[in-house]
Amino acid sequence: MTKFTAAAIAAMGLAIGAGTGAQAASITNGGFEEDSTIVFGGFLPRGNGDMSITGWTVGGSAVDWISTLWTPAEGARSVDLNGSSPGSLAQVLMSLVVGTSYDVTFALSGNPGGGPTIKALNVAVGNENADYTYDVTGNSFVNMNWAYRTFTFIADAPSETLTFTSLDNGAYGPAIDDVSIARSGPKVPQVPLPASALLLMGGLAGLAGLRRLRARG
Ligand SMILES: [Ca+2]
Repeated sequence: MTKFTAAAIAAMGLAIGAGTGAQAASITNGGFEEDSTIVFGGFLPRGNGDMSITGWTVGGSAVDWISTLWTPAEGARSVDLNGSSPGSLAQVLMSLVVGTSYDVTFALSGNPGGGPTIKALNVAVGNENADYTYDVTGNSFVNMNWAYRTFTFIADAPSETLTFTSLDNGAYGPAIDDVSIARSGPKVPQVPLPASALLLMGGLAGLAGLRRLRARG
């Protein structure tokens, strides 16, 4: 009989709980449509500390909340991560399952109104992050040519902060819209598994997570 450590047993419990109807991780207002009671025209600058874009907190200098200025990827609004200078948007992700891999998918474009031509941003969750670039050559406010990108991370805690940060100077930054989150890889099987199989899967997932944590430490 395999012996599990207390931490492994706890991880098993988390994995099993997540498989039996516990609330899944989600993005609040990933399309930047809310707060819809705030009405504006082309764009609306939002400064450091602002929380009027529901679910998101502005960092850095400022971002521009975009309405009619350009075509969004979805809905009616999106964001330029640069106000008059670089900014960021952050949201605390909840209900993450420790050791589980997640994909954060987002639509990426850039403000075609000015340079740089190659826009750059950083996406981070906890201590994991990656840079992304987007070339606005040939784009216009009408034709934003949104492209979907995916950032994959492994949850280290039930709650971690997702941050999009502009890496560009000036007022014409990377643009984002339609942010979503889902577990990476194969989806949960449609056929119900016997309890013993769920226990085994949970234990393996928990142990894998512990190995990753140890490898990082
Ligand atoms: Ca939108």
